[in-house]
Amino acid sequence: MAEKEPQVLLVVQREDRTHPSAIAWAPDGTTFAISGHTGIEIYDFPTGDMRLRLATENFVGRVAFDPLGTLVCGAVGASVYGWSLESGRRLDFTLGQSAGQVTAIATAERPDGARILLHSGSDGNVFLRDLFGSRDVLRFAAFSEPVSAVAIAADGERWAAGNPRPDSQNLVVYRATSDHGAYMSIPGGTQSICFSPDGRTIAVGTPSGSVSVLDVTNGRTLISLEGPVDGVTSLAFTPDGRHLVARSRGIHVWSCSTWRLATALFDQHARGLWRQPAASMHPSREILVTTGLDGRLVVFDLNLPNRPVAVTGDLSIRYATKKVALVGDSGVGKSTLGSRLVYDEFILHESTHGQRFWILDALAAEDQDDTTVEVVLWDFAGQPEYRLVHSLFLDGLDCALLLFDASNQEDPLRGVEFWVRKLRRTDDSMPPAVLVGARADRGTPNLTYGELQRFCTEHGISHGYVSTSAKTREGIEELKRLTASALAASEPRVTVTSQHFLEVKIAVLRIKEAVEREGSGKPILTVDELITLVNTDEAATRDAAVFVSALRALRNHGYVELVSDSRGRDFVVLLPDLLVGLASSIVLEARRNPRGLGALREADLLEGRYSFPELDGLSADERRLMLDAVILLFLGRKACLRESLGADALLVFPALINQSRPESRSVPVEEFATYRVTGDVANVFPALVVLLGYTNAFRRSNQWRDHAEYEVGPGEICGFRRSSHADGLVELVIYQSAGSPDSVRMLFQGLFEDFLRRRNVHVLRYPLARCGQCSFAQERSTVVRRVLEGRTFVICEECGSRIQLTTPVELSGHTADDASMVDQEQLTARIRISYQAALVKIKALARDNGLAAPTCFISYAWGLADDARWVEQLAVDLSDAGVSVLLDVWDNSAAGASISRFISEIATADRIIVIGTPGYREKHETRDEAGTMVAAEGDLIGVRMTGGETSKKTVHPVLLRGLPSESFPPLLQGRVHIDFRDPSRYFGKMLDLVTSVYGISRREPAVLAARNIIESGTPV
Ligand SMILES: Nc1nc2c(ncn2[C@@H]2O[C@H](COP(=O)(O)OP(=O)(O)OP(=O)(O)O)[C@@H](O)[C@H]2O)c(=O)[nH]1
Ligand SMILES: [Mg+2]
Repeated sequence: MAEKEPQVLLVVQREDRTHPSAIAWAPDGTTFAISGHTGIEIYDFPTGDMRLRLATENFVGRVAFDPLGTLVCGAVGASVYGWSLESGRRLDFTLGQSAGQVTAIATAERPDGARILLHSGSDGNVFLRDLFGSRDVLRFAAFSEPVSAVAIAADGERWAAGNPRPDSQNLVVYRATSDHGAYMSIPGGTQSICFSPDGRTIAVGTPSGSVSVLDVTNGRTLISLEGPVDGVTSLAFTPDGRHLVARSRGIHVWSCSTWRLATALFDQHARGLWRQPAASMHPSREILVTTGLDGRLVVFDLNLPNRPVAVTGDLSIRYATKKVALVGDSGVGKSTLGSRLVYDEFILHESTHGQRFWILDALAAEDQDDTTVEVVLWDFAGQPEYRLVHSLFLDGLDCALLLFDASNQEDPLRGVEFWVRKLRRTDDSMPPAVLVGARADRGTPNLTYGELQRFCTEHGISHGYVSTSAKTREGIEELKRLTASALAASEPRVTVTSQHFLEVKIAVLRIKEAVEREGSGKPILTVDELITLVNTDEAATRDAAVFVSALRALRNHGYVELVSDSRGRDFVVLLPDLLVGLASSIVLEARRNPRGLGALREADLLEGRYSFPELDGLSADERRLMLDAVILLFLGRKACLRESLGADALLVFPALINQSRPESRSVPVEEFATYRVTGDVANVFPALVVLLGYTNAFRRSNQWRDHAEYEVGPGEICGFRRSSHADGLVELVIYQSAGSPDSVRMLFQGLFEDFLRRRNVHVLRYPLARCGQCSFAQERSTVVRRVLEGRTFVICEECGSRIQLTTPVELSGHTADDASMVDQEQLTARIRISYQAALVKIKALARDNGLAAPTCFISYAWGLADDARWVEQLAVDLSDAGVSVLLDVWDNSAAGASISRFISEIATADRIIVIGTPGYREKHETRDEAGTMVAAEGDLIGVRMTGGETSKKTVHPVLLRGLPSESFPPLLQGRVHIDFRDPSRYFGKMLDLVTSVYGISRREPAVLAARNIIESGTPV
């Protein structure tokens, strides 16, 4: 392809064929290191001889050299260790530590000579430490999901971290001079990151194969690159910064001046089909070392041209997509105008539900660098019910068409003001916009043209006013002209793609168009069905992996959606609007909840008891697929939470909770701090309700429109309320029951603040002002107002004394490294959310296989408080999974009264779970007076254990403490048990238990997918 060809310099075939987890060059380029199951191995370059083997007992997930090359650092579990390269010995202290698994590490040398280590964890935190200097550590609460990649610029001035969430805020860049990170959104998520050698550009590889290149100084996307197949696992600039190299299934190299492909390698050495291929760029030469098939290591000389060359047969294609939105109140004529613009027809529409999207060919263009510019037109429903859904789609507009009804004689522009506020970005700027008077054939506004133009100037509507009629075509050409000029002003987000991808795109869009316009064909297809359809075209692409990567690229641009069913099959939703529409319908249904709880029964939803128009005409399987996908979408975006209620699960939409708090309150409370939160605050309140509700320490006991309360112990509550909210601002007040211990308050406040830090918002904390004379707590709003006015005191409302005000504290993105308790709770909350998402898959599978929810009895040693608490949590988590649990404290609370009935119910339970502890074994043996129950249980278990294999399989021994021999009765000792002894693996084990109780194989794709969700800790 290029005039010089890449060349293989060295292939190391390792005896050990396991796949290395990571690879890194030493700073002097004479050796490279790999990490993996047996430890770290260091190889000489160019001979390929192994120079050093650093054996470890545990898996080493990541490897990096210290910038001077005296140490090699490796990530093992939650720690980062260092080995001296001279002695080969491990240092006796850890270099880094986090609450969750270490997921990525990077090192750099700052201009002042300090050598720094950056490492991230599955807990969403990023830590920055000086390797050899002070032991001070900066902890950045970067995300609420696990971090997938980190990078430091060569001079250590900037660093970045990312997570694989596909939609928003999946990249953050920090500067050495500021505590606040700049959050960005990479379509498709972050899997790998690198800085250019000058530190001004950052490249981000996604799990779906695309690469985004951004200017770090302003966050602007310079280019998106498509073509790699499967995730981009490593990414690097060449040392001179003139090329960018991506490792995925093959190797792609682009020129950074033209962004054309310089080289693409797919031969046997470049293949890395199995697992995640790792790669590292030589520190001073254009040499790449990478892992290949069967654990081998391959070194390539990339042999890149010195100047950009016109590559013959270059297949790079440039295109850009621009987003135009029609916004305005319901009934002003948005959809009708949309179909006039797109089809040049006057079509009657029903009031829009959710949103829809068209490709606007009339405005497509080709600009000077052969970039095809494509315009998509989004039509949003104007009815207020849909606003929750809209806020997810209004970002990144290149032009807004703000419609109002010209024939409305009274106050025609009132609606427009609302939409202008909605469109304003966090920095207060407006996207380019046109004010459009619609339905002009029915009347003209009672405002003069001059008044309307003035309105535009005052409200930042950049491209002025035009009067239109979709019916008569009046003003349509003028509107197109204004829109085109607004679009010309916005920078195109250019994507470079390959010929293959383009062919897939054209073919898929043709099929999509047929479904949309003519209603011919199905809106949901399996990937295989779609491949078959596409392959009847001449532009056939037979490689399923390339096809799927191309589909993912289409998904990133919003053309299609990809979902997978409980059996792990991938489906393509050709009309993603259907999913948004369904999401809107579900929200509308939840809003109708008779008790104002903003909730739905999950079972009603999945069993089809609501009729949703989006599901009309779909088969039962397709309906379920869509519902599961939408539920996962809601859970993933934290727009809803699952709560169990007996054997039922409820989907609760906190944003819809509109029940007011009853006036009377049984427990007196005291408020202790106020938070003024600005920025992207739309989901802050519901997300806090959800996240705090999922911690172990705080059980949500109640929630109302603006309040959420958590029970800590009997009569002890903590809570927070939303005291005011407006666009871009929310004020939250936290409180606890009077007289609760300080420790409880500190934990609650710590968690509350930590959840806030992880969002892209600005937070100021105002302490409570209490009078020094009469100790009267001052009205909170007065205190905030006075501080905002710059005053330093207030006058006590009770006794008139002067009270000095302390300045508000700004919550920055990082804290000192002293928050391990808070971290632990954070982690639990996050994994619990993942567990809930995993259950959606398991329950769908059980339902698809016609498995009824089993009833289950839990047998455990009574009388030990800690065990009882643990068992109760287990029972709650089983109920969440749809299992109906018989638990003594729930079902036999008046113990003694109906033991015989209870025991007969146990006898009919489908399953018995036995909680093995030394105490259990002892109770079983002694059969003392509290022993009636234990003895009866023992007998029932004994009967099952002496039956056939089917009968034995109904008993599930679970080991909570001790050795199997000391914790289970003899009959159970040889049985396979589920080991719950390590609390950090609770949710993974829970999954094992749930699948075995249901009798589902652990190898089912849905179970594997669920396990993946839990292990990666991401909700979707
Ligand atoms: N006479 C006339 N009627 C129009 C014109 N444009 C829209 N209408 C009518 O106005 C009504 C509302 O139009 P829609 O396009 O559905 O309005 P919308 O803004 O999309 O409304 P929502 O989807 O509810 O937000 C329909 O009855 C249309 O037929 C026009 O240019 N002239
Ligand atoms: Mg409409």
